[in-house]
Amino acid sequence: MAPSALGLPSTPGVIALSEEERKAGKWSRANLQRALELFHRDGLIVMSGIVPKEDLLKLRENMMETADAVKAEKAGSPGKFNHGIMSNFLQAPPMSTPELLFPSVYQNPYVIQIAEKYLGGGQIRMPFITANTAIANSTQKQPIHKDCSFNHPLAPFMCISNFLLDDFVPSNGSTEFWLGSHATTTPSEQYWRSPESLAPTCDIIPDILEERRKTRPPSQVTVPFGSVLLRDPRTWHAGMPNSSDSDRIMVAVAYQAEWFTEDRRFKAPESARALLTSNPNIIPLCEFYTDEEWNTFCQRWGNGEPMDLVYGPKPEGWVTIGDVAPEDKVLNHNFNPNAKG
Ligand SMILES: O=C(O)CCC(=O)C(=O)O
Repeated sequence: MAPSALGLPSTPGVIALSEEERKAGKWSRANLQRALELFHRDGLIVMSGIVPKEDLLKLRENMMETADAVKAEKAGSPGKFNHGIMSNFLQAPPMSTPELLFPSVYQNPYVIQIAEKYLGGGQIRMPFITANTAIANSTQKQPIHKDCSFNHPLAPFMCISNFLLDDFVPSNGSTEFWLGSHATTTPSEQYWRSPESLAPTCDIIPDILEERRKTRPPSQVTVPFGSVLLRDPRTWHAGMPNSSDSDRIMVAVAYQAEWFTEDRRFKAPESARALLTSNPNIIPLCEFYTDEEWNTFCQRWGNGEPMDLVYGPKPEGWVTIGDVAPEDKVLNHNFNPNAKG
């Protein structure tokens, strides 16, 4: 793809693990620097070779079967899909199946090494684990958004690792990303429900998208199976239609700066406790449930559902230099009540 008017690419940079790095279990200084430079510049990087493909294949086999059951349960209810768009839903990875609890996914040392540097010092938090499923033969595109339906800080506060369980290409609904948008974006670029709202919706105002398109247009990622994405949730993106005959799944494991809110809580099964608490520098922000109990609600995501991710911080009293005055809030008069965010 041609470079943008800023002379920057519209597709993300790749950092490939070398044999020496694999043996050492960590990135070399040079690759760590490359990863951090690209991540700060683009808000998205691709890492290759950092997770055994056998682990991902086993997850894929299990999660594709679950996706079929979840689809049948959601059929025809827009409110049960992300953003009310019936192309994409959240799915829990099989964390109550001990043989599928892979440290390469839930405690990946190469992801953690970059996350720790990107998010600053101290213990980092793990605010959620989920997966995004782009449904086979779907036709709708999500609104372009950030994963921040709150007054987000204007500094790196979170990053999300996405483990791709298949090739990730436009024909199976690879995500559209607007590289570099994270670096300057503020909550004033998001739609609000009303001047009094304490938290914005996550959707970006269309005029702002069109301005950005002139300098650094978006693109859909094309990377092979086994790649791992690391993205800043402020980076604008959209779930895309999947025109293939196969669901496209990516597992998401998030990391959060120590100084950011503690409010976010996800739910995990007891079977996952040992792995999720195995690194003293990573604090999982979750409550543990017996496997039996967790299994009863783990695929119920969405507004008001047991797995609903409560996106922090609490709006009351949270201040950022990006705060928006009531009169400057751009309102979405066509707000979709089914949309989360
Ligand atoms: O699955 C994807 O490609 C992205 C989905 C997404 O951004 C969302 O559901 O909020």
